[in-house]
Amino acid sequence: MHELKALIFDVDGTLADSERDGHRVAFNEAFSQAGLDWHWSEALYGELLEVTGGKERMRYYLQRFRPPGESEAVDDGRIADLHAAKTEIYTRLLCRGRIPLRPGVARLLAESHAAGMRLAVATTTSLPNVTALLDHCLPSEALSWIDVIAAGDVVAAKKPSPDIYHYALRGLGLTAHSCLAFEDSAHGLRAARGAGLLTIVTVNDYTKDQALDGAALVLDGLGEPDSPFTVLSGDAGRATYVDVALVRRLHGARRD
Ligand code: XBP
Ligand code: MG
Repeated sequence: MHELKALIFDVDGTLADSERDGHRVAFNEAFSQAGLDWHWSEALYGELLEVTGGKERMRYYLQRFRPPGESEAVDDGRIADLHAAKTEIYTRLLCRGRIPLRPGVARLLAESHAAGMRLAVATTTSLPNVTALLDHCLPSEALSWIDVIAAGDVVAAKKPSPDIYHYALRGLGLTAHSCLAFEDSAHGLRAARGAGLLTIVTVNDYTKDQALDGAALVLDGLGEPDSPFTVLSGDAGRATYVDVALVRRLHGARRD
């Protein structure tokens, strides 16, 4: 039977509820600074999240929501420039503390590290966004706890492709059976399961109504000792928040 050796965390929606008030705001500010009349409302952004990757999401927006021919007039270089501007704006939001970690994240990272587990990140977002979030939201020594950060364009195919998780597993030098993943969305769950990972999903407003079959647990969050989670699917036993004991029990009960 495999020992649970590492936890692999998605970023956006999982470590932090970062899409609606973070990425979306940064995209709109970048569009405005570029003199574009593009505006992504909360509702439209929920549709655009169907596509992972900010550059890919802008291209999707042009092709699906803008007048015919406009996408052809915006070349990939322009998309890349807009994305770089957006990333600059987004990292500034993070550095100003505008995007906190979700409840239970800092506690679980610290507990898991103290229990001797390795930690990794597997995300579609760009690397500067990850380092800015971790730098600003975790104690300085915590950054050394993260063995592998697999982010953004290090793989060609983004979630729901499992490639980013394969990349993280290679970096850890571990097989999927020795690890457990945390995700927030159907695309992320498909990516993690596609890499053979047992997966816990903590939903958010954009993902709470998605089909999340295959998750070991679906929760409204990781919970805290004084703030229990709500189990939306799966069996958490008597646990009221995600801790090392719960992830070890779920991993030990794995039968696939
Ligand atoms: C979420 C994504 C990212 C972010 C935007 O990634 O799909 O594209 O929405 O970040 P995950 P970028 O849930 O895997 O963390 O603009 O840097 O892509
Ligand atoms: Mg996510």
